[in-house]
Amino acid sequence: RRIDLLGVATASGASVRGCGMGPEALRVAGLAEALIDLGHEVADHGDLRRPAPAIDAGPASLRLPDARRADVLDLAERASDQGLAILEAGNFPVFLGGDHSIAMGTVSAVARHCVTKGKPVFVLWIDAHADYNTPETSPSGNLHGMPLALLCGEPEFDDSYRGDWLGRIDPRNVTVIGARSVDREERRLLASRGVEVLDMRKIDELGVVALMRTVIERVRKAGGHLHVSLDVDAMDPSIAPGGGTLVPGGLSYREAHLIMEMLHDSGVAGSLDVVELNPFLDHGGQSATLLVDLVASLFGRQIMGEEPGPMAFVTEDE
Ligand code: DIR
Ligand code: MN
Ligand code: MN
Ligand code: MN
Repeated sequence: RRIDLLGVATASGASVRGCGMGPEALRVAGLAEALIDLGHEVADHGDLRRPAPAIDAGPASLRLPDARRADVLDLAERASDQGLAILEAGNFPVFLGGDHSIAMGTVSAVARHCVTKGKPVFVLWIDAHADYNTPETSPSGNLHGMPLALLCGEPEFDDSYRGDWLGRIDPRNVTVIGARSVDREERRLLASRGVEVLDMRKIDELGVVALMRTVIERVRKAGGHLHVSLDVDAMDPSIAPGGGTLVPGGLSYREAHLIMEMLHDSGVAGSLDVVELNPFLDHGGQSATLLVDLVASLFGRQIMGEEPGPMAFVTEDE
């Protein structure tokens, strides 16, 4: 299956700017080359972006909320339509963010595609956060903290958030892994809707292998499509500094790779987001390089494989 890259170059869902540069940083870090080295065919569709950026003035949290929401929803619609076309062509979409609000569109593409095939959609949300706030529960108002709630059909979104582009997923088919920062109201919603939250404590106690085996088995038994949504802040800030909302105590280098390696061996993943990479905050491409290596693991790179291994981290004096 061909791998189709689609960038969504936006930070409109976040309060920290810079992750709109994420898609280009992932390209510079060698994403396509790594996949080609693994023997895959790759196509790059370039980036979706807003045509006329609004000038943002004033404190970040108060910055043009209506304009930012319009940006987020416009890009979500376009990502959904273009993602759907990639899936209908039989290709594997890899969406390059952009902040995590782009998943409103990318997961919608998957849901629209799978509904016509009668295939259940499962989502693995690899993130320090659960991104299950609604406009009512959100302490920040930032839309990158809300995509899962919208996709799961929470009623507190008004009609401006809905359209023929929006897909629907079952919250009981959603697993959040790596979480360590969940807001109070958000926690209540997650529990009442039956979202599985494999937080860092569970990973500490049971380990990635046992947890991932059950996730993969459920998808396999149901004959489902697994969408993987990888937020850079899932990883520990010491190895992935390039994000705007870092939280200590994240996934180690090996834990993150093991998740990807197990997903590869399972063959259940059918689409991927790589989001929240902020090149402005990254240390010379360290986080971008890590993300490229993680994507390579998902697409079959093995320690004892024939392909080149992880790229050596390029430091400034090289
Ligand atoms: C917080 C932070 N839960 C919010 N969310 C982030 O604003 O809703 N998600 N940073 O990636
Ligand atoms: Mn996120
Ligand atoms: Mn996050
Ligand atoms: Mn439309």
